[in-house]
Amino acid sequence: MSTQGRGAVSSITVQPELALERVLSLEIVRVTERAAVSAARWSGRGNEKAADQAAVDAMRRELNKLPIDGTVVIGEGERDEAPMLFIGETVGNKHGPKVDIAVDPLEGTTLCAKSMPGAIATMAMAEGGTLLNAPDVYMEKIAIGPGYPAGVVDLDAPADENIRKLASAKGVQPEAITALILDRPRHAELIASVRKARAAVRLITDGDVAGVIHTADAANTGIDIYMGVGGAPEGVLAAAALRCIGGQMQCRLVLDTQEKRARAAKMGIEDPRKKYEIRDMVKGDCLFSATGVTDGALLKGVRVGREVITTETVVMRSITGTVRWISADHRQLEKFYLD
Ligand code: VTB
Repeated sequence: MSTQGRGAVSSITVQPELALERVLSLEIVRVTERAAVSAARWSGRGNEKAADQAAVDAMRRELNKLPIDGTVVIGEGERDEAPMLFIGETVGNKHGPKVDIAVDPLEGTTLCAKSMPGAIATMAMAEGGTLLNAPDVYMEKIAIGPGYPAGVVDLDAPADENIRKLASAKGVQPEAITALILDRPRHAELIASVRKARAAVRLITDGDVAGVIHTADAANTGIDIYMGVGGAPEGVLAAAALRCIGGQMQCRLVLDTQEKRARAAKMGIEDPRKKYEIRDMVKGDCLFSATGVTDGALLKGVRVGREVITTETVVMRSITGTVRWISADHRQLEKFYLD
């Protein structure tokens, strides 16, 4: 901000290299809003594929309007298996900066198909070459919110030790700690050892991008730590969010077959056992946006009225750490390409 003397109208001075990035921080809201509305039309209809496709189509259409030279690095799948928003697909109108794009047009397809809480449309954008190019495999993850000393929890430490150390760093007993874990048979042992350490376990059926984000606002969400194995694409998206709002996260790709290691190697992953910190997954500044599809603890879902469609979005910017909650009433409904 610069002010030219008393009483003068103050003006905003934006460094030229940041001008576009500021604009894009609103433009990406439009991208996830459109994807969410398109997916929401399929909410509760038992058709995961159609819901996902609708979100993908809308997201791609909006991404291609942006003044960026974008490459999808986290997408719907690898080139031969996904017709749209595949890894390596270029998006944007090419008149703009080179950026990496991570998308999950419908995170929680099952949640949407069953009209259950927590489905979101989400994406992240970062300077070209700075997002981890991860194959669509599983990923071990551990995440906590901001305000703790570095290394208080560790992906390779036993779960009970992590709970004890986190509780002591928070200044509470382990009973006061809640861990969020995906409800999967593969987590039976993890869940048992967290409970044995006397912490509570909150189980979710899907949606670990929002799950990780919840750790950043423990006072309101009641979630202190996210633990377990989820999708790698979701891990990179969650890391982008935490890069904006703070917190710690460590991850490792689950490359348990020769075929997966070869796929990862093709994407430039040399060490298949590498433990990634947030800054290894998101090496530069980034933007992150998520719009609710169905109602959830993070975001309200899409409301479709006769004349107004309402959406709720959270958009984050790592350069400033600003988090905006954008509730939008859309009146020009044609923009959603509804038929
Ligand atoms: C998680 C969850 C996603 O995939 O990443 C999960 O956050 C991992 O895969 O919403 P499995 O379902 O095979 O355990 C999702 O459920 C969506 O694909």
